[in-house]
Formats: sequence, structure tokens, C-alpha cells
Amino acid sequence: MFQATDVITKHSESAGYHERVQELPLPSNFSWGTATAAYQVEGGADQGGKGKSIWDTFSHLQPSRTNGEHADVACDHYNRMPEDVDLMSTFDVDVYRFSLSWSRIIPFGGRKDAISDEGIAFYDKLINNLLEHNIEPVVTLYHWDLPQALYDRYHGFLDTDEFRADFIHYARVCFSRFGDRVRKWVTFNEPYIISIFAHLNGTLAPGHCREQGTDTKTEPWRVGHTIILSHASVVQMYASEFQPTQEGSISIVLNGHFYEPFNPQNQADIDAAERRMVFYIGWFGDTIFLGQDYPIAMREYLGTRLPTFTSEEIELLRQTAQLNAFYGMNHYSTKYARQLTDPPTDDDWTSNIEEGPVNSDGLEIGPASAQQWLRVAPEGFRKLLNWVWKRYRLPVIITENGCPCIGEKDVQVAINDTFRQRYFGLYLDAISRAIYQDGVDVKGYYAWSLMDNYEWAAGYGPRYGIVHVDFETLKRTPKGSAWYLRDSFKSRRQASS
Ligand code: GBH
Repeated sequence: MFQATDVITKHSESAGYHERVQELPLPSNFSWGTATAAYQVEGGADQGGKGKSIWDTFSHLQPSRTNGEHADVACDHYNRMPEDVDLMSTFDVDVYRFSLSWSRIIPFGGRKDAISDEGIAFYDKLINNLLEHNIEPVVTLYHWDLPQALYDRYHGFLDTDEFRADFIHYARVCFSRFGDRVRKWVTFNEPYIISIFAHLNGTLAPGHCREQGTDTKTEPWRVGHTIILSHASVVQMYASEFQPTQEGSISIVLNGHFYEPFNPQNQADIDAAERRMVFYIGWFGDTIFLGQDYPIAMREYLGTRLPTFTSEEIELLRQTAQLNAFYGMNHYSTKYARQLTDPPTDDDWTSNIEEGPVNSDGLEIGPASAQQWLRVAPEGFRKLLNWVWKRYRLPVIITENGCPCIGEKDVQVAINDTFRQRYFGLYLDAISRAIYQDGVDVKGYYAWSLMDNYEWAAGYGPRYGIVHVDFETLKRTPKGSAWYLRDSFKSRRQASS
């Protein structure tokens, strides 16, 4: 009979999981912190005059899409913010990355709509509180919670001109109200996810997908186009209207896995791994950071599905490329890429590449966390840092990295989160190697996340926090990894000075 113990899962040795954590040094001025996003932590859904966002709608309309759960209360950070700032300061963080809820600030979102003083007051208080604790605020303008009114009016990202004008207005409000105290701005979090997961696979709001009858052949590429142009316009506006006096910096956050070839003996798979990253990251990186048209491989494969830039738009991209001060990287895991030969569906977005956790030798890239797609593979992280550095030559900030452990609903398990501590340890060693052995300029690291929160389509299942949250009592309890990070950064930074 087949015994459970017969299943010996083998992990690729080259992916780095087998290494011991070495606590390798990091530069003495390397900054660390934690990250969150408004909809995932704030709650206060109807407080302070907040307008609805597409996530309020998405999670309430058809709860099966979000594990039956919504974020009306979430961590109740809206009402517990001072306690949360006190807590993070006990971990000796330098930075806190959070996002602004657009519909808290402008309830209906648009350039002719009213601004909410209460919404502004909440973020004023948060920013002031952070500064009093010597914590630098890093502010994301858009982390997926589009004002519902803008979706109702013109389908959000699908109307490039309308969205762009409203986003510029919203950004200007934020810069003028908060920019005297905020020195690092991020326009959009993960444009790839907004385009593909929200407008093709439909797993994220507004849930556009083939089954809903939307045009999955072209919509995701239109959405990406809107984001790229909106980003460039806001960078230009910040540089001319605010930077001279406020002296802050601005950029975008791109996510992406690293891809290894499914069969490293097969040239088609080697090419597929590279091309997968060009389609994932180059889509936004080449246009925004290099100031040029979409990668040739995308243009060739997607043809007229991919929008075109006018010559004025290319000029805007060219002019704003150098104004992006850093590459914001969200990274979690590595996958294998395999070139398929069967004809793809007409809305294929990968250039016919299959991705998965197992290679042609049957080896897994690394052990799975509480989410199957997220596997421990620190060597892929190091390679991605090199890939991005070589292509864009921009200082890198790791704006998100972390993992959920199995069984963490139980606070005792959470406190003893050795799986996460090891993940952090290995990924920080990978950064050290990228800096000192490969010459990559990495400036900071923001752990995802400050606390367990609403994990989008997965609801309150996976827990990414370095602080445990009991979602019934809302009690916060630091996990072992919070203290691990505090101590690890202290010794890594001392080691280099
Ligand atoms: C980030 O997204 C988000 O910025 C953050 O809000 C979120 O809480 C955090 O990560 C943790 O998930 O098709 O195999 O890639 C991460 C990007 C993209 C990760 C979709 C999960 C689905 C599985 N996410 N992906 S896969």
C-alpha cells in the first residue's frame, strides 16, 4: 500500500532552500520596514465619509470570490492606528509603507468631486504619528481600490483619458496635502496584477474575465497602457510642481516571479523563462524606466491586441524615465517556465508558456508556504535582483517580501513561526549576496506585512503578518519573526560598519 511517508518531495538544490541562514551583512544605511495596503487593513468601510471602492463591491456582491469574506472591519486599523504605530516602532523599523484609499480622500474619485476633510485628517494623523516615532512614511497612491463611482462612470482603467485625468487630480491632492512630510511616493502597486488578474483571470476586482463576457483579448493591455501613461503624467507633474520644494522621490512598484527553465537542456524552455519575465516585468519596466515602446517580443506576439503610443506619448515616457528614483520590487517566489507547442487560447497573455513549481526532473523549486504558488527559493530572488539591475540600473527597494505559514490561525503556532523566520533569513542573505558579490544596488527591504490582514481573493485564510491578528477580538500579538527581523537587521547592519 502507498504510505504517506513514501512521498519524498525533492527540492531543487540550486534554488537555495538547502542553504543555512548565514546572517550575511547589509549596508549600515540599509533601511527596513513593513508594508500594508488600505483595503487589507483599514476597515472603517463606512466611517469618515468614505466612498465605496470596487473592492467593497466585489467582496459583497459575490462573496464566493473572496472566501466568503469582506474587509468592512479587517484589522480595524482605521480606529487602532496609534496602537499599530506604537507596535511597529517596538520592532525598530525605519519605514512604514502604506497605501491611501482614494475613495476615503475623494469619495466619488473624480476631478470635479468633493474632497473629504475627514479622509485627509486620517492620513495626516497617521503620517504625523509615524514621524513622531521617527518612522519614514512611504506612500502608495493606488493599491487596487478604485473608487466605485469611477468604475460606474467609465469603467476605470478601460477609459485611458478619463482615468488619467482623474488620477492626476487625485495625485495632486495627495502631494499638496501630504507632500510636505512624505518623501517617497509610489504611484501604482503591481500594474501586472491590475491588468491580468483583475481584467483577464477575474480573480481580483472588478473581476473581468471571459465568463463575465468581457474582452479578455484586449482589456488587460488597455489597462496596462492606462497605468503606464497615468504614471508618467503624475511623475512629470510631481517633478515640475512639487519636487523643487518638497524634494521627495517617486516611482512605481512592479512585482514578478523569477523564472527558471522547466528543462534547462531545452533551448525553447531557456528562451521561455527569459521571455516570461519580459512579458511580466519588461511590459512596465521598459516603457516606464527605459522610456521606450513595449518590448519587441510583446509587440510581435500580441500584434494589434497591444495599444500603440503616439509620438508625444513616447516623448513623455522618454522625458520621465530618468525621473523615477528607484525600482520598487515586490517579490515572493520563483517558478519554472515551459514552452508549450499546442495552439494557445486567443487571449493568451504569456506567449504560450506554462508555469509551475516542478521541473522536468520532477524536482520542486522549493517547499510551499500556506499558499501553493509561494515557495521558498532565495536563489531565484538573487537572480531576479541581477536581472532587474542589469536591465534598468536603478537602485532597488524591496517594497514587499514575505510568506504565510501553515496553521497560523493558532496564535501559539504564529508566535513560533520558524518557517517564516527561515524564509526571511534566506531572502535577506540573497540580498546581501546581490549587493556584495554581484554589485546590485539594493537600498531597503519592507516585509509584507506588518500584520495578518485581508488577503484579497483568499480572504482571511493566508496570514502574512509579522504580527498575529485575532480577527474576532482584533488583538495583535507579535510573532517570532518580528523580533527576528529586528535583531537580524541590527546585527547585519553592524557587521558591515
Ligand atoms: C502582493 O501581490 C500584493 O501587493 C499584496 O497586497 C498581497 O497581500 C501580497 O502580495 C501577498 O499575496 O498565479 O501563481 O502567481 C502578490 C501578487 C499575484 C500573488 C497573484 C499571487 C496568484 C498566484 N499575487 N498570485 S500565481
